[in-house]
Amino acid sequence: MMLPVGVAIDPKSGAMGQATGRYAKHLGETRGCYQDQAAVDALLAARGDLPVYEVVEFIQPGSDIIFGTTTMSPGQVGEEFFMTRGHFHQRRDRGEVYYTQSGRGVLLLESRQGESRTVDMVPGTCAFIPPDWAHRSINTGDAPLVFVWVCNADAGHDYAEILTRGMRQMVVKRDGAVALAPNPRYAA
Ligand code: M6P
Ligand code: ZN
Repeated sequence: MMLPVGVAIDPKSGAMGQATGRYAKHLGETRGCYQDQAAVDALLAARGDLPVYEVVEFIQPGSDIIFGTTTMSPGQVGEEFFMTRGHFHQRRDRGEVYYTQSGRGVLLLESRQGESRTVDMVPGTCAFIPPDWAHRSINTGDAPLVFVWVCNADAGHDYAEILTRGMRQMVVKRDGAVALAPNPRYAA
């Protein structure tokens, strides 16, 4: 039988009291996310294979709901920032919720029809990700970006589209400001 439980989450680190799973993604294995491959190489040479984000999960066996935290390191690669791979859900009828706990970032979303939207990730903001919108989070600050996410356990991840064609927009730092710019590598 599933029992109620309260899971403690540290808002500054994303550490969870009772994790049932975790993984980390490093710069080297996410290098394809970035425009400037020379900047990736330079950063790898200077700082090593830095952790870009860590995901910690909680699910009870048999539950239809999974939640967890994602903790993203601050960092820049060329004019871009550390980002997640980005994905659609395998099940096109499944959305997701992101609740930002600390840090600052941008949630970049793209509908299946190619419409782009952003939601600012600031502590206290709960973002609704509608079904069939690709989503990628980007740490635009200089501290860790920590957010809690909740979705259906059967949502699944579909990485293929974003991996091959990228997202239409990218989030960049230009003239000292965070801005959106069209992705020159986007293959419509
Ligand atoms: C959020 C959730 C996870 C996801 C993670 C990293 O925490 O949406 O399901 O795995 O971000 O994003 P990605 O899988 O796109 O690298
Ligand atoms: Zn998702």
